[in-house]
Amino acid sequence: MPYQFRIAAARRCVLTTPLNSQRGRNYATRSSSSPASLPASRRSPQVETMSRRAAERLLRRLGPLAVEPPARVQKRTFSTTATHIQRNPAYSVLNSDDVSYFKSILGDSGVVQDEDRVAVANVDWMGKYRGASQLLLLPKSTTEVSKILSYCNSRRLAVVPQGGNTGLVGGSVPVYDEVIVSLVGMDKIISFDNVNGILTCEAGCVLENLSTFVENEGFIMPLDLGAKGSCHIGGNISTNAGGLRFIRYGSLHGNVLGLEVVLANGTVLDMLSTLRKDNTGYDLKHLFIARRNLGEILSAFEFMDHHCIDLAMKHLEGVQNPLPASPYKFYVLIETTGSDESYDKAKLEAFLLRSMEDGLVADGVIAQDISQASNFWRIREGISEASVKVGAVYKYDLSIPVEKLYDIVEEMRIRVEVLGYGHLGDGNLHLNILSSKYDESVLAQIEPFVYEWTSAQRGSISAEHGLGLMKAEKIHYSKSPEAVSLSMVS
Ligand code: 2HG
Ligand code: ZN
Repeated sequence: MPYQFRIAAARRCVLTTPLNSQRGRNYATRSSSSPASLPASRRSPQVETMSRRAAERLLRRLGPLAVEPPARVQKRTFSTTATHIQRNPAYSVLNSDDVSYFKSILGDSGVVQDEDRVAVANVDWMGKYRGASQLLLLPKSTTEVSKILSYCNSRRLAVVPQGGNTGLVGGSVPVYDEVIVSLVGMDKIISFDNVNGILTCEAGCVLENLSTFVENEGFIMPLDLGAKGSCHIGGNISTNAGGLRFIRYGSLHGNVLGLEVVLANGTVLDMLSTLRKDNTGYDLKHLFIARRNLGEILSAFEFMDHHCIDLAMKHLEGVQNPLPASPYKFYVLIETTGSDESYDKAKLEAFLLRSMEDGLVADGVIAQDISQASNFWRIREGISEASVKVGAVYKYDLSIPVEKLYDIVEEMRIRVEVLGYGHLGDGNLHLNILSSKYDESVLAQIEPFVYEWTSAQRGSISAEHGLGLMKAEKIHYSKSPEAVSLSMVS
């Protein structure tokens, strides 16, 4: 997530006890990227660019482009340069049966043979690269894309995917007679989670539309490009576009949380939830709004239930609870790392005050020096160590959607002794099940239930610890068979 700024100057720690139980909204699926929660006023200046419509108008003025009939394969022409790439003779040539098939899945409007319209899609916006495709397809869903690719793969028809066609290196237009699959019709915003700043949308959304959308919600896209008025987010992601906000927010590798991908043979890879590690949970969810209130100074947001605190007090030497002993259910450890100590302090105190006024926090302490801060961290970091002092501990490391994060802890507590803690800022729950010894009967009470439950929430069974011997054969709970076989190949 783009909030991990460690420009360390001042570090502040606070341990608080949240109160209220508020359920969050459901997450949606599909491709998701995470805009950062900075006010729109801090955006970089925008650069004007030629819109797709303007490009189309310009191309029309240039006159009709040559399009050959299907039986003849035209060698690609370049406006400004020549190519040494030869057409691979193994590829088939489009015929009327192919066109009929595409019409059967996309309808007439999704199959474009009109010369002018196909000609526009054959050439890049600079007018530099020009292909000779006969056919432009306009799918409207992942299923349609999958059917197109599966068919083309079996017929050995070459394909070029096309987004906003704003590329500068000739990557989005045909080289020869490839079928053009344009995602322009897949431009829906599916959901926006305004707590965690997670946008879920289709690949054909125009970047500028996404920017406008999230800005109206008080957020900012982590990506800005000169071509924003035409380029598609799908193309931005597939090329890992850098853009104008790279220094502040980093690459799309860090900002894209999940993807749904169609492979060249039509297989749909659902990798939407497995890449995400971005949830809060239970009644702690509203505190997570701290990410917005604390903004760029927030560097850690950890939580632990009171069982963890009790265990830490019992088993860790020299550790003291900085809060008075009381029946608080949850504790949160927040750390900020900013560059201006007085500004950061004021921001943190304002956040705490507001949280207490809102009844989200019952009590709290702020570390006054580094030694107090270390003591707070010792409690959180020592839970794992304390857990093994009990005898046996079964450890699960789960990524779970926001509104479910603590549900599994309560569910398990009916059967066994359990601790719930973890990295709330990453949606990462550490579920530790305590037992006097390792025993098949105890294990049978936990597995496969924990894995099945996590899988049903589209969570991950290994948020940060890896699979290892313990979970090597459990990967299917978090990854589809297609994704597993792909990782075996690569
Ligand atoms: C932590 O966050 C570690 O404390 C260990 O990842 C978690 O022992 C555990 O389950
Ligand atoms: Zn951890």
